[in-house]
Amino acid sequence: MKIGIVLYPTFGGSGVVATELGKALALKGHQIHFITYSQPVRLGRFQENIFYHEVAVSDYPLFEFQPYETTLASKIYDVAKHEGLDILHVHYAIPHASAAFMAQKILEAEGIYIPFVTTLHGTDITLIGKDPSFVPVVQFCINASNAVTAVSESLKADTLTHFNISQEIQVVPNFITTDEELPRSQPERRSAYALPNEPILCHISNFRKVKRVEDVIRIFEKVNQVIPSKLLMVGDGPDRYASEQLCRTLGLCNRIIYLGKLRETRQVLELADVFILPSESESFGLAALEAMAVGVPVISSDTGGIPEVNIQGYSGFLSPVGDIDDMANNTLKLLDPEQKQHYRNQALEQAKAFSIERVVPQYEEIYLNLVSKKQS
Ligand code: GMT
Repeated sequence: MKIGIVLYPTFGGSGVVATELGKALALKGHQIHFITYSQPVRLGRFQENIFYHEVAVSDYPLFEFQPYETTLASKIYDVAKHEGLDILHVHYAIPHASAAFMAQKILEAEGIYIPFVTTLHGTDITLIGKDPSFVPVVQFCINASNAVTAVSESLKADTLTHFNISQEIQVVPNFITTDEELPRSQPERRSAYALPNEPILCHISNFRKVKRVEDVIRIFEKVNQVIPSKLLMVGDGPDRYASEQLCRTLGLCNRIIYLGKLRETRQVLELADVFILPSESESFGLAALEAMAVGVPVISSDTGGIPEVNIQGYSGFLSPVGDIDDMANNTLKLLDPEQKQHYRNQALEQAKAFSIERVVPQYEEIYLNLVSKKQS
């Protein structure tokens, strides 16, 4: 199939899922056309069957706000028509679903039919999407999509709660490439950050309010009082400054290392003993799954779709949002030398439930269904 994928190219989870999906589909022989405003961070090197179409927003002086959605709809129209796309898959409803709808209507007027799939990722529903100023458009476009998927049962339930939905929502979870075995330990690379007996804790996010980055620091402070440890902070965003200020106030600067944004996080995760995700809301928690896939157990809040990914007492532990004491105590359980290896093995086993081989065919089936309806 010739598949158009519309995505955010940045470090957010929806862009990572969309890019990895496109790469996996290209390896299976599908022709993939990524449509977005800059090169997706996970796209990287040249790969057969992959094409990238940049949406270039003009800088016309009349516009205080550049009309990205209009430019995107025009680009979708252009790529769909001239590349002969069979199907379009948009990731993150705002404004991708409405741009897809607009392009679909323009093509329809020219006698070309292209179905589109909308994947809901999280904040497009749970935060920004349910803002009353967005509801009419988001709701309309979900219902107008030819198929809709959500990344967890929790996100599906949230969508049905906040919007009046007539369209069926299928749950297709985030996915990951998993190895059979745990990665080998790497004492040399590890020694750049910690002494051999110091555990390494890790957090990866876009440092937005919803991630509760200060909780990560406070959990670390408590763990570090019992077992001297190190904390690797990966990513960047609005709350980084406040979290760095907190490290300084707590006198922990020599123990907490900010690595900034990284295109690939696997190598850092391989050094970690525990991953911390204390989010206020999280539709799935791809970062936690990426940690589990290299055998790093997870300390998380028990919110949104996280309990569908992180299993209590197996791949890690879950606590109520903001319960720093419980999260710190649970971290110490994961670091117990007698138990550590069990949790590592179990984290990897749990990640395998979300392997790329299991999940990507679910999207292919959705596409095939729509494409075969189109032909009949
Ligand atoms: O985490 C973010 O804020 C980024 C956001 C996105 O859409 O780019 O991530 C959401 O989508 C991911 C991929 O489906 C999910 O794994 C994340 O849980 C979800 N984030 C939230 O719900 C906060």
